[in-house]
Amino acid sequence: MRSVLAIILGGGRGTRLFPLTKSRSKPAVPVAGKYRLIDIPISNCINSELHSIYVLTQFLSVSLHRHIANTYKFDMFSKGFVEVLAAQQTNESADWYQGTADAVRQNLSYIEREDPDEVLILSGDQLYRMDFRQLFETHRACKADITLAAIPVPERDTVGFGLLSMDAQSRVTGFVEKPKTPEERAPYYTSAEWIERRGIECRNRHYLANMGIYLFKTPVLYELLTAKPLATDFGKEVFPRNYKTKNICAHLFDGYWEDLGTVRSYHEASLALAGSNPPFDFFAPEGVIYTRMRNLPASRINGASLVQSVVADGCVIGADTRIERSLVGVRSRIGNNCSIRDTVVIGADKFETDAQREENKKKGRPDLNIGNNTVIAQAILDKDCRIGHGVRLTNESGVQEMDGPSGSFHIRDGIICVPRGGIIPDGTVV
Ligand code: ADQ
Ligand code: ADP
Repeated sequence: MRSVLAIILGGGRGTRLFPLTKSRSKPAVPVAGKYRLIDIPISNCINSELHSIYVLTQFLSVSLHRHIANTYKFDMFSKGFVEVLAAQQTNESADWYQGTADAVRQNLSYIEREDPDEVLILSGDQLYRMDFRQLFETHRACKADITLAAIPVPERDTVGFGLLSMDAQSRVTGFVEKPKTPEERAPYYTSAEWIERRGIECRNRHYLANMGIYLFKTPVLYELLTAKPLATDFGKEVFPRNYKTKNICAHLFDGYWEDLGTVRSYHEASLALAGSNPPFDFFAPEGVIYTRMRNLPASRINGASLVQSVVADGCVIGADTRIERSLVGVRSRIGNNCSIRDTVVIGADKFETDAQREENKKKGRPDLNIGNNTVIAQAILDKDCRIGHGVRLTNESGVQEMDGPSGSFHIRDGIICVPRGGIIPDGTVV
């Protein structure tokens, strides 16, 4: 068995996920009611028997460190570690990571210390399940220098992806990062017969997209990251420059895989989890998705109606409230006679005591999280929000982009986002 070190790219500046990344690094963004984004790739690694994991991120985030330290205690049962390497901490440079390749280059000394045979590089903002052992099989069968995971996508989804072409031996024969014109895209059209010969239903998905999952032989990674001119990104430079001279292979994947890098994709993928047949199944027996144990009580529902929704632990939901196609995160407290639709409620860090609620009254601020008689649709409410009574957050006029007064809310892609700790006074209408 060869040794593999996993490196999870925990995010650039996370601007496309603002305001969820306003006060935390991208890997720490909560997802699916009780997890954080970073739990997905780490769980995929653990379920694939990979136990040596670095997470590269831009901020030294206390809550991320705490989450990782409290959740992934490998030494108790096997050799291994999950460690966060923040940009400010590297010896080589005090700068931000300039891109994905730069992030890995700035941490080459940590890779050297582990001395793995192969390095598996993963994105930190994707929702998917993959047994990486199958990727390793392709890599070894092809005697590849690098193996990329690729997924067939329809033409309309090609924007924002690197596209590749490959031959019958799985070798990558062309790579273009985010082609903008039909002319740039055309050479990457793959026929239905070709795709179906590989045992995958084509379903009008004629392009093979780079999934941002890369397995490198360690010496090849060193060579390509130190070659001049220095590459900043894997997709922009490393693959387009080297597919002709290195043996780069592709491993085809055909499961659910979603990028959660933007507010819209985060909102859509979150709501999809609440459907009756979710494309990503947290209940699947083939691998647990791990997260921190919180020892919360079961949720208490006081006569509400819940339709196609997920409610995490420790919530209290009032009487005559209707929650539809929504995700309600840990410790959420929702009042009476509310209507909540197509909304992600991330939850709260703590339960408020009666004394604290009295204090709120004196200060004239709403209690955690959502008051009575409130209507919310198409929104994301970050942790510890205080939404007052009789509030309406429905964006009826369909504004696409807007920043509310003193950052109390933001509209991104038509979705109302209330930032962490945001206060929306009684009777507000957005
Ligand atoms: P993008 O999705 O644009 O394209 P990119 O911005 O390169 O992805 O980020 C990939 C991963 O690295 C993400 O998890 C991101 O958060 C993280 N990341 C980005 N910049 C970083 C930095 N400076 N430091 C640390 N982490 C950073 C890539 C490929 C495409 C491919 C898509 C698939 O370039 O070819 O199709 O991923 O999503
Ligand atoms: P979550 O419960 O959503 O994972 P956090 O990890 O941020 O959120 O923790 C929730 C709350 O509990 C925060 O207020 C945090 O300060 C507190 N907390 C969690 N773990 C610890 C710890 N080990 N020591 C002190 N406080 C903690």
